[in-house]
Amino acid sequence: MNATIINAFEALRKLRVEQGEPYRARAYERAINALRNHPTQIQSAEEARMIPGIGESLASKIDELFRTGSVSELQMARPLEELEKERVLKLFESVEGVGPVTANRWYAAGYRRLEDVPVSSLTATQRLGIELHSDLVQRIPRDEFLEDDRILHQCLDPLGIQFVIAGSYRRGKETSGDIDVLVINRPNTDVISTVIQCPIFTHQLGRREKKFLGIGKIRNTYRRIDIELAEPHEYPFAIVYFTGPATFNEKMRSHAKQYSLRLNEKGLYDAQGNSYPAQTEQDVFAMLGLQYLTPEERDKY
Ligand code: DCT
Ligand code: MG
Repeated sequence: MNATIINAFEALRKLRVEQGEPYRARAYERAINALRNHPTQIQSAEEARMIPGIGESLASKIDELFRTGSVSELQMARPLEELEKERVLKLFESVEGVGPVTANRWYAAGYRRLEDVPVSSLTATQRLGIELHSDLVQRIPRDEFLEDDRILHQCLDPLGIQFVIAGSYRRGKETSGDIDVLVINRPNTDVISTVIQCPIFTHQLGRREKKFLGIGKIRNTYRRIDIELAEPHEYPFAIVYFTGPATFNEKMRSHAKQYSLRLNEKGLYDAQGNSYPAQTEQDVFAMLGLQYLTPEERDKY
């Protein structure tokens, strides 16, 4: 009964609290209680005005609600509040190691700035993410990649370790969010450990057998760097995967599924698990019956 009015009054009550008007907030609280105990559906603002606890000002809100279907003050306040929440969640999610769940938890705890989050509650990655936040949120300009590429070649060519910088850089983007390096494995070598000896690497965030997540410093700015390690025979599939974009990879995979094939960053397999070898990126497209697309063309799909 009277849920529409009660909901609007609850929103107005919250708004008054936010506006630093506790007495007006109390007036809404009293009115909400009165409405909850009211035995019949209220049909008009005049009728509401008769209820003890609903004065002239509150009755006029009911009047507006009945006439227009909403309270304009709420219409204006609500989007602002939502925009603010969106902004704060976006800020939190821009921290390395923070996803939507953590961001919402921090928001619910009342944190609105990165400084509000207690350091003791942060993971090592999040702590570093906040410490280097102003650098890590910057896009990486394309010309800086030329320097990364040069430094890595200087470091890895003499060791015979082959790599390609993939991701959005390989797709020709003018700026990128991070540096994605695909490295080809070599027998009897701890390739990832060797690569991260190169002078740009500064921090490790996570590491698995064939993956490294870390941070590097180039031209005095900290950048996120991801390394993927591929076996030589996996390379054509790995470079397609790591070049992306993610949406393109999803489409390639669902396309393969139509032929009862499974595509991933390691290979192409039939239902029995037999793999279809490839020598080149072009082979991967051809085996799926697709016309080859250059990396630059893959964002359209
Ligand atoms: N990838 C994917 N699925 C995901 C995430 C990534 O297939 N959910 C693949 C495709 C791109 C590659 O990994 C690198 O990922 P990102 O660095 O996240 O993307 P990007 O295209 O390089 O864009 P950005 O400029 O933001 O780094
Ligand atoms: Mg990237």
